[in-house]
Amino acid sequence: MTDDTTANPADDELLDALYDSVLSGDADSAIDSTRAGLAAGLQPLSLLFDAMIPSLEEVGNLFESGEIFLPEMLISARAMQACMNILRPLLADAASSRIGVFVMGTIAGDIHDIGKNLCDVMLEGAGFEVIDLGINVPADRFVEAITEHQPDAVGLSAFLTTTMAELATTIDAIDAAGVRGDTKIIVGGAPVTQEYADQIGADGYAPTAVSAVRTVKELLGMGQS
Ligand code: B12
Repeated sequence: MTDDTTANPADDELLDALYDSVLSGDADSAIDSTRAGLAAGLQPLSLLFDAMIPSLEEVGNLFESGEIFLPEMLISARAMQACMNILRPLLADAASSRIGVFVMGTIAGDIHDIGKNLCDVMLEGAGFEVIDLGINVPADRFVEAITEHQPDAVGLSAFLTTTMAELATTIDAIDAAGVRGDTKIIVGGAPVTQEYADQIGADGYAPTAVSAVRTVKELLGMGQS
């Protein structure tokens, strides 16, 4: 994911240690590896995309195949979130001025928020004011937030195939309430695809937090940076 993955074996060892710590849900050692990685000059995005996210991906695989259960998945998620707390200020630091308002939330029935929170951080880093409605957000709460904040864009996050239809319900509710106007709606989350986004009438889709920033800026005619 990051451009230059490490050429240095010591860096690879740090990334491997971080991967293993998140996998086993050992928050203390994940925090130690994160700090050691930063001290060794590794980029926050490399720690995320070359270690933590692949590790959670593997956690998901092990859960799916019945090798681990919900509590293990939860402690891995907590280990990752502990590391995110260290990285967040480093990632969100870049913006010097506000370029727009973004409303974000995880759709109703879904409590996954790590990917969404990562998008928040990257959008804030790019200069957006992010109003995060949290998890398990019903469609009418999105409608209220659009009415209240008049955002440039709205992000809907979904991680379960069983509740993905709620993306369509939410977009329909926004349209039915007549509040969509020029607000762009962008969808994302592990099971979401461009094809699905097109099918339900979203304005955009992005597979990662990094590409989410790019896509939102494109949709808003802000060009590239
Ligand atoms: C951690 C985790 C949990 C944690 C969540 C903790 C939290 N605070 O988020 C806990 C343990 C609570 C959990 C619970 C459940 N989970 Co869960 N979970 C995961 C896991 C392992 C990782 C998800 C994650 O955070 N990944 C890290 C982030 C960074 O992922 P990412 O996709 O790369 O995120 C990027 C993009 O998606 C994108 N993005 C995200 N949001 C948005 C929004 C917008 C607008 C845009 C543009 C982009 C975007 O940007 C992100 C950053 O680059 C996944 C496995 C997987 N492969 O996804 C299963 C997984 C999602 N869970 C699953 C399941 C089944 C469940 C449960 C139903 C289990 C149960 N029996 O109770 C419950 C559901 C509870 C509920 N109602 O929501 C399944 C879903 C299967 C399916 N097909 O629907 C998965 C795929 C595991 C599996 N392989 O079976 N889970």
